Amino acid sequence: MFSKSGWIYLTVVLVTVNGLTIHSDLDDNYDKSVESYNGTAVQERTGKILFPFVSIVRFANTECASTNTMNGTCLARRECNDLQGTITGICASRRGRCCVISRSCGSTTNVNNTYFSSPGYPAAFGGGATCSIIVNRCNNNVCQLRIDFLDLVLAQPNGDGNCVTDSITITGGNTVVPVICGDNTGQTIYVDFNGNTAITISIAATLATAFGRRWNIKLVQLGCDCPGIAPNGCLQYYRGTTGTIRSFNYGGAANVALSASLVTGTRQIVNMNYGICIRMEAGFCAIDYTQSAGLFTFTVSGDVEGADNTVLGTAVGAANDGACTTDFVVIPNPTNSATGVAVGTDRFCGLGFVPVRSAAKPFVLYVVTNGNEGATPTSPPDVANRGFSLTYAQVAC
Ligand SMILES: [Ca+2]
Ligand SMILES: [Ca+2]
Repeated sequence: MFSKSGWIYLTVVLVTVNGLTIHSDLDDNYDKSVESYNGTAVQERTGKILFPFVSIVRFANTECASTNTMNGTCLARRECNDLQGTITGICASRRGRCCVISRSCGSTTNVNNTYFSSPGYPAAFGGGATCSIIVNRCNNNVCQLRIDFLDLVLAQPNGDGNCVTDSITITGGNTVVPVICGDNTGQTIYVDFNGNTAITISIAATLATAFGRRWNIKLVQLGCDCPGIAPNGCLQYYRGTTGTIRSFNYGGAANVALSASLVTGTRQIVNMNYGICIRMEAGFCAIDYTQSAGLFTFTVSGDVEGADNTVLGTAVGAANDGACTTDFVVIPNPTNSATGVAVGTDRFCGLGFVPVRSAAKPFVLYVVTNGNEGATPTSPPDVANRGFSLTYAQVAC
């Protein structure tokens, strides 16, 4: 038989089980009962009364909109305080607090929607020791970590596409994640958890002055049955009937570093070998790829500086099939979008991209780069490659 004190003990305990907060109002009621957020007075209300002066509240730890650009997780106030989070609003019919969890170097988290940011963010980070965060699953029903590079500005690779100054390395998951660097704001990657093994994100940032490196990375834990989960192994995953796919560190400006061949270096990053998946939307049966507007939007192999605008971004600059042995994009079984004629190869490289359509399912595009941009016995070095920006549009059945 429970004693009265035993009941109080049980109801005061605050726990999270399977993404639910079970929370007593008792502790909150010792505090002021009226709180103010954004200048708006909020009257605390009591829930289901189980015992005089004590009530139990249960609510899901869902994502909640915050007053700033970062979303939070709906938690009890004490949970948020224990996690050293920042309360930015209310949620769960005013029972919960929208709690933004932000972490930096040397941290560990098992909280959904944790933000991993550079020291002093958004101010520039001068660099130093490797900065890491260890991400544990928040519960056993989580299968995947979605890593949103809300803001990720690191040093450019050297002229041969190696991330020697700065790099971001992601280990521990069941997905092979290439090492990247440079400008990757807006990119999102998906990493499968390998059972209970934590996923570690490490950013090496070599001490350097006058460089505005910074990052703010959102870490979203996706449940195994979450509709937003990417198919296993897809490093990137796009939804929607149209979109733009960019290679890592794609950008309009050339890298100022010289390559080993002493030519203008590349933004393209070496040793890529990954798949980009696009969800086939209902009622759509094929997918068109075109290069985005601009001269440099498909500069994957070859000499950018030696080509003018009669070559760059045109069919003249485009290469495929056997001409693509080092860096290329693979699109399965394509036809020429304009003529409907089979292209006869799935490899594309060069300095331009002729629009193609693929009806092969699932919709996947593969990205391959070799280990350098240097000359081979049969080809001159690549010069000032930017990578690619491809626009896709799904085709109705
Ligand atoms: Ca290249
Ligand atoms: Ca290469």
